[in-house]
Amino acid sequence: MKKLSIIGMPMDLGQTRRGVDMGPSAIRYAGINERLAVLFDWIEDLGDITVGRPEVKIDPNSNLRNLELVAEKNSLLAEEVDKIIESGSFPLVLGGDHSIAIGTLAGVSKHYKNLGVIWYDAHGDLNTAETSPSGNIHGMPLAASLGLGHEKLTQIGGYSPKIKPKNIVIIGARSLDDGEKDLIKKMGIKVFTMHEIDRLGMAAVIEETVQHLKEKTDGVHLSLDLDGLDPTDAPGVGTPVIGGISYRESHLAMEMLAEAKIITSAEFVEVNPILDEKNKTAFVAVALMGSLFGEKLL
Ligand code: 4U7
Ligand code: MN
Ligand code: MN
Ligand code: MN
Repeated sequence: MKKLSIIGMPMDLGQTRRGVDMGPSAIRYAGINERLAVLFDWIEDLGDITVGRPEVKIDPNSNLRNLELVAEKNSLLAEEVDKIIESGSFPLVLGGDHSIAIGTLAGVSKHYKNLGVIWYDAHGDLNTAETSPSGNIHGMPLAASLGLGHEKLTQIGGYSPKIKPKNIVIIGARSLDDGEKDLIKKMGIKVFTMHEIDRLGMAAVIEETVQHLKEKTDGVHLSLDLDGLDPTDAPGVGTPVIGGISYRESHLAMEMLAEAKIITSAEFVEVNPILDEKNKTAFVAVALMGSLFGEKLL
């Protein structure tokens, strides 16, 4: 039986712009249940993890802003995601800022020997406190999952690392900090920047991605940051970067991942309805989920 479990993570503590905590509501409002229910035998919405919204929380001097709370709330998410997988269901996490990937991956990765990760994003999210220009933890989840950074982030779930560099593919990168570039080279992480997407086309990029991951992984997590898309198609994000992946290319990517049948968990993050245009970005997220889960045009 094909089962789907949706869980919201209304987290905004991994960055400084308000509103991304409303992402899960915006995505639900965009019709996620109706759209996905027909694609599964069974579907449940578990509601949101309680993150809370302490007003006094911005610590401008920190190089790891809101560390304690981000770690604590991600532990809760990790437990929920773990339970979903144990129940035999597909976990779909709605963000929230991208720091939630630390919790998602902590819950997912213990179920796989060789988890693959597709990081669909304008950014690398490979910073640590030492390399981060902002101190925002939403720029650090991929590093933390590789075991790099503060132990409160790397040790969530009680083990580290969650993933291996060789099992990661980043798609859509166009804003990488110097420290992130060094790390990518040092660790041999596969990256399709916008240059490769322009040059090869999305079809070839996904073919290569599937080829890169299929043999050596026993599950693949899709972490889709809506800022991977161009801001004209996905304006409701906190850190937009021009020159991104189009809506159509993203659809194709999701359809091809559906055909390849490799995705075993997913999260859609960084939807910020306050910065959005009539909930467009949330609708885009839901449309991409439809394609990822096998929606057909004909
Ligand atoms: B997102 C940044 F400096 N790299 O670390 C940083 F450019 O989850 C941006 O991908 C991080 O949206 C963006 O603050 C995090 C910055
Ligand atoms: Mn378990
Ligand atoms: Mn991101
Ligand atoms: Mn991003």
